[in-house]
Amino acid sequence: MSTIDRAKLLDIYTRTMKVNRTDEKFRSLLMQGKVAVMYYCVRGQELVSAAAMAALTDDDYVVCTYRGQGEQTAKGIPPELWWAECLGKVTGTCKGKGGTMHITYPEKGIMVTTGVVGSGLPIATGLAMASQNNGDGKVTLVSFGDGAANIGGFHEAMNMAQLYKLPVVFLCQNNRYGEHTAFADHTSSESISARAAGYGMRGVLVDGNDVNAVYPAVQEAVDRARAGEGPTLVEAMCYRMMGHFFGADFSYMPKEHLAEMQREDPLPKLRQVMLDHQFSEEELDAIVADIDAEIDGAVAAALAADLPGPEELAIDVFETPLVEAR
Ligand SMILES: Cc1ncc(C[n+]2csc(CCOP(=O)(O)OP(=O)(O)O)c2C)c(N)n1
Ligand SMILES: [Mg+2]
Repeated sequence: MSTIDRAKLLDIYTRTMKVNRTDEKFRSLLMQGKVAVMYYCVRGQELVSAAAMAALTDDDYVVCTYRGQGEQTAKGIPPELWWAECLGKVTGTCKGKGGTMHITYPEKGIMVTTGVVGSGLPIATGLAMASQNNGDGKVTLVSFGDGAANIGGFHEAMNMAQLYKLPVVFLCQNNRYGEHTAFADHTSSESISARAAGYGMRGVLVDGNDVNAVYPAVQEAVDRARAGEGPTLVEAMCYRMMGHFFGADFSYMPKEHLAEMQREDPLPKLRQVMLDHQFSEEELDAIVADIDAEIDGAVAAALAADLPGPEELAIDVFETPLVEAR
C-alpha cells in the first residue's frame, strides 16, 4: 500500500489525468488538422510532472521546457488561458505571443518555459537566489531532460546552487532520449543523479512510473529546500512514448524498448494504486469525464478567440511601450 494519504493520491491522480487528457486532445486536434502548431508530446511522462507539481505550493516557482505541458497543466494554469496561448490567441497567458514553447504564467508560479536546452537550470538557480535573499520562503523547481544535463549551464547551476544552499529542486525527467539520440549514446555516466555527488549535493534516482517513488522523493526535496537544507537533484526515469515532437518519426526506437514502455506505462499503474485505495472505477472515470468537458470548453473558446492585432507587437516588449516612447 501507498504511504501517500488518500487526499494527496486523489490530487495527484487528478493532475495526472489533466496532463494526459490535454496531451490526447492536442494530438487529436493535430491529427485532424484543426490546429497546426509545434507540440512536444508528454505521453509517458504525465505522472512525473503531476506528482512533482503536487509537492509544490501555488506560490512556488517552476521553470520548464518546450516539453512542459505537464508542469504547466499540473501547476494549475487555467485551461482556457493555456489553450489560447498554444493557439496563438490574444486571450492566452502571453496574449498569443509566446505559443507552446514560451508559456509563462507567474500567477501560478510558471515563470519560464524555454526551448533553449539546459538554459532553465541557471534561471532557476537565479530565482532561488532571489527567494533566499528576499526570504519569501518559495522553492523553485526546474524540470529538464536527460540531454539537457550535458549542457555547460547544468554544471554551473548545480555548483552555485549547492555552494549557496539555494532552495531549488533539479528535476531531471530522464525519458531515455535527447531528440533522436538514446541516453547511453549521449551520456558517459550511468545516471544523471550520480553526478550530484560531484557537487556535494543530494542526488536521488527514482522510478518515474511509480507514484510511490516519485512523489515522496520530490516532496522530500522540496521540504529540504524550504528548510534551508539546499538543493536536490532528482532524476525520474520515464519513457518518451512518442517521437521527439508531434509527427516526428520514431522508427529509430527499438521494438524491445517500445514493449518495455508499454509494460511500464505509469497510467494503468496509477489507476491500480487508486483502486487499491478504495477509489471506485466510477469515481475515477467521473474525474476524467469532468476534465474532458473542461478541456473541450477551453479548446472551443480558444479556437473562437481572436489572434493578437499588430499593435501587440509593441506591447510587453519594452518597459516603456514603443508607441508611448515615440
Ligand atoms: C542549446 C540547445 N541545443 C540544442 C537544441 C536542439 N534540441 C532541441 S530539443 C533537444 C533534445 C533535448 O533532450 P532532453 O534534454 O533529453 O529533453 P526531451 O526532449 O527528451 O524532453 C535538442 C538537442 C536546443 N533547442 N537548444
Ligand atoms: Mg530526454
